[in-house]
Amino acid sequence: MKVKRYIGYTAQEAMQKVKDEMGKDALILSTRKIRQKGLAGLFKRPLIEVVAASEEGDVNFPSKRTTPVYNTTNYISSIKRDDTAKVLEKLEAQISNMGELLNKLASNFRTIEVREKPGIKQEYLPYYEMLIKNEVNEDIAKGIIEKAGLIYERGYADFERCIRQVLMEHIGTPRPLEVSAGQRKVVVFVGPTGVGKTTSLAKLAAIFSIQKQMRVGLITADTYRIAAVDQLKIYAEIMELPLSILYSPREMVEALEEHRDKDVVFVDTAGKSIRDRAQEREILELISLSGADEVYLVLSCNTSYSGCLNIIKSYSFLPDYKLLFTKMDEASNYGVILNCRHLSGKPLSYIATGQSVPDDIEVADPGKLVSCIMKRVEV
Ligand SMILES: Nc1nc2c(ncn2[C@@H]2O[C@H](COP(=O)(O)OP(=O)(O)OP(=O)(O)O)[C@@H](O)[C@H]2O)c(=O)[nH]1
Ligand SMILES: [Mg+2]
Repeated sequence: MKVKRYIGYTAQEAMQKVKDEMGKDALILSTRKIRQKGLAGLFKRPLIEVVAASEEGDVNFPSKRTTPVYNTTNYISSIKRDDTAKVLEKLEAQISNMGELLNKLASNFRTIEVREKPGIKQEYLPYYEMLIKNEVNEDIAKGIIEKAGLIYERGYADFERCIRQVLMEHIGTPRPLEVSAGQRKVVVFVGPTGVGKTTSLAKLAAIFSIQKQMRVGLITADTYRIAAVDQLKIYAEIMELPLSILYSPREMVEALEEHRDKDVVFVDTAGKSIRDRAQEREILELISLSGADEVYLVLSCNTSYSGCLNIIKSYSFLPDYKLLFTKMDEASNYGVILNCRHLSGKPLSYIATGQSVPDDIEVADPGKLVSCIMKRVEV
């Protein structure tokens, strides 16, 4: 190896000297400004010093080095500068291959995770995975797959049809509100805070009064917050419906007397926190004093499985109810419906799909729900 110092008045001049003597592939070890020797040098132009190296007698030494390819620095320094574009291309290709490889590995891990589930046949696994992607609880999903498997083994040609059938059964027949003129029904809305009880009540009140031309009355027992009364008052004024405000459950009898000529009376309650026993007693009193014909437990589609479990448990004090799901527009899957149906055994009623009153509510449609759930299957 030959190492040599080159001096020039400019960097270009010094580099030209390196190139002339060592060739274009010489390795530059350092570059710096230097002063000429002696006192006079202080007042003169600084010089540029370049220290370069080359293999003795061979101007092309860098390309001749054998360098292991696994080290990027060595890999790059081992090539001719002219090849930079080619190498970049090669690196790009390698990085993209590595990306693909990582994606494959990641999807294999996901599959392995699911494939390790005991007791599920290989051919049913994509459907199990579909339920898990919908955030259906693992045990509930397994139960659904096993049921479908039993039907399939009885000689059905198509497993997908079996799973559809089981999902339809699991969702069950929805039971929306049925009102007959002259036979007053009292309908109470209960549920956790902020799930959309008042909004759903307002949607149904509008549908029954404006679209179905029924005589509708409103009662609110949610006097914990001033804003809660105002919220329903505004809807009542817009729809020109009479509203009674209860400050204690005992006022229910009197309020219902005010609505004796109605076909349906909707009763709003305050959101209940999970372990509030006093509120449970109040809800029970409201239900019993109103002689409620129907109770709707309102739940948000954004609820996790453990959330569903807690809510369903905490409302087990209710003698009977129907499930009304809200915020379907914000949910990324449908597992919550299957989970709550399984946990409560109560029928579905309506599904709310947005904030707009009265448009964003519909009677739950099992066929539509099953199709939405099945969209996530990749066989
Ligand atoms: N995106 C979406 N928002 C909804 C839906 N239903 C209700 N909301 C919104 O959810 C928020 C709470 O709605 P409320 O009707 O006040 O809920 P609540 O259960 O009566 O609340 P509390 O009385 O405080 O317990 C409001 O901003 C509603 O507009 C729905 O289906 N989708
Ligand atoms: Mg409310």
